[in-house]
Amino acid sequence: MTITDARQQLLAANAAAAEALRQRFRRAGTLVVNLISSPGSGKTTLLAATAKALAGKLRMAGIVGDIATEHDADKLRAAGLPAHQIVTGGSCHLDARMVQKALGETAFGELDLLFLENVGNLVCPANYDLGEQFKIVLLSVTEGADKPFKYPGIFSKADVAVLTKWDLLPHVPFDAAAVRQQIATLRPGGVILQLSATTGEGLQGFFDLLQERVARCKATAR
Ligand SMILES: Nc1nc2c(ncn2[C@@H]2O[C@H](COP(=O)(O)OP(=O)(O)O)[C@@H](O)[C@H]2O)c(=O)[nH]1
Ligand SMILES: [Mg+2]
Repeated sequence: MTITDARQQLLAANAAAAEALRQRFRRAGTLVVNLISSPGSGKTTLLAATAKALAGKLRMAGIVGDIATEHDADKLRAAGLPAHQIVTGGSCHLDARMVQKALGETAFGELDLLFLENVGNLVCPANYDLGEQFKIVLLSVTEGADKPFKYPGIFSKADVAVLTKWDLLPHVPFDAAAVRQQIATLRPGGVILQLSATTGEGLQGFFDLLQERVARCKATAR
């Protein structure tokens, strides 16, 4: 078997596991989102802010992947979000079987919204379906305006792009119009949000999007 054959087999097995997860989530009426970005773009901080803001409104939990440590799950729990850490031990992305296993080890109960915080990088996570309804890609203003065209895979697959750390915009060169144009080229019709988890600017737009999509998910559950 060639390396290409082995990779295709791996991706086919992942796709089957992801589809099983998606059907399970659809039956349960749980919206599942897969958050992907470089390390440090603000995934955990945004989830912590979301958990606090939507507490009591939505039943939420998080599964978070890192190559080492439980730090992110600890931070999410501290923000009131039931969370499970997957330590991949080196793998640069989550896969559907890791999510299946994690769900077997948790007792989240019934959920309206499950966050999957992927391992930090813009490359490998793009290729592994986790059974989510959609992907959210985050790009902080400190990462440079050339990134969407340099990482077209993830920016074309993510239904929602979030430009984070908007509070830092006055301090860094970041051509937001150019970034928006690249993202719109890669994902026509996708949603682009800008926000700061530090000042709170733009957060309501993110919360509204989640609540709207949870409602749509419930309406189409089967
Ligand atoms: N200035 C600023 N810093 C932020 C913001 N969001 C996150 N950070 C900081 O960026 C760093 C990485 O954030 P984290 O949420 O751990 O990123 P992750 O690796 O994508 O989960 C932390 O020091 C956060 O405090 C923001 O909106 N503005
Ligand atoms: Mg994190």
